[in-house]
Amino acid sequence: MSSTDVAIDEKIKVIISEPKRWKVILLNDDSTPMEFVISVLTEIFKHTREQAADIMLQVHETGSGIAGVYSFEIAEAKAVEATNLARTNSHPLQIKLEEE
Ligand code: TYC
Repeated sequence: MSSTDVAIDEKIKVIISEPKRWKVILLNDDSTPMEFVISVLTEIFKHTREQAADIMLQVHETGSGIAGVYSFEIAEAKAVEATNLARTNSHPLQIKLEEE
């Protein structure tokens, strides 16, 4: 073996696991306007208007609903963007992240 060869340790096991996925969950409240929630779902979470209206109604009727499922970094960025947009417009919209 020359000094530039790489010795491979056959005992090393490569363990590959799928990256974790995170649900971005919208929570219901009494005062965020339905139309604002629909616009968050279309503009930030890229749903069609029909999908967005369905998700908004699910949140309104059951208390929560999934806006989308992403890697942690993307989920966090979208949750922060949506929360900032809500606060800028003085809405109390609450969003949480949950591991899938
Ligand atoms: N419950 C709100 C209303 O009646 C609508 C709403 C839906 C609020 C979804 C938040 O995540 C939410 N105006």
